[in-house]
Amino acid sequence: MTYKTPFTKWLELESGKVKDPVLVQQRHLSDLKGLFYDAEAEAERLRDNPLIYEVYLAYDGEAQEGQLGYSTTLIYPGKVGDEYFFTKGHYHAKGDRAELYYCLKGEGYLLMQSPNGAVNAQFMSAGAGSYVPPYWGHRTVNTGQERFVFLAVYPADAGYDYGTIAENGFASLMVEKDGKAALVSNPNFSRS
Ligand code: M6P
Ligand code: ZN
Repeated sequence: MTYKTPFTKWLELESGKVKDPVLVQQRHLSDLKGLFYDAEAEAERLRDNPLIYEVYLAYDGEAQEGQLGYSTTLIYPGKVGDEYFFTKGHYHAKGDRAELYYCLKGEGYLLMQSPNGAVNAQFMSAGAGSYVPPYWGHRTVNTGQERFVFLAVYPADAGYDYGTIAENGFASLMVEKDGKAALVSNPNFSRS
């Protein structure tokens, strides 16, 4: 038996970055191609290909059962057409793994959908600790004017299934309507 050495990673609350991250992932619009419902608006914005969000990985270790992965995500403010910037969204490859999000800055929504067709949206602003139960697909959306930052903690062996969302889309969308964030059904959503 080997025992992992304890460690601390510092989260920069203002910027949303992790100091000395293990990995930084940057997602531009081109990495999310086909996910925004308004294809014309997406094609238009692809010309300047904005940076949509960044993930700072803090967990330094193997994707092993029993360990916890953690990372911060910062989603920049902005829209494609009237749809707010969001993360790709995923199910866990090991579907029975849950996840916890803790909001550090800004505001937005955690959108979730279960395999039997239920949808759920949790509002998050600094202090919100929002729970993603096993089997629910999850995506976060920045509906505010500043960056939306949260810490995510998840079983290190949860893994990612991006394929289901790439294929079917997400059931619900957050769009700006009369100057406010509104949850609407995705006209392009298909259930497999
Ligand atoms: C959170 C966690 C990460 C995830 C990231 C971005 O930090 O859930 O595991 O990678 O959000 O979400 P996505 O992988 O869907 O782009
Ligand atoms: Zn997850």
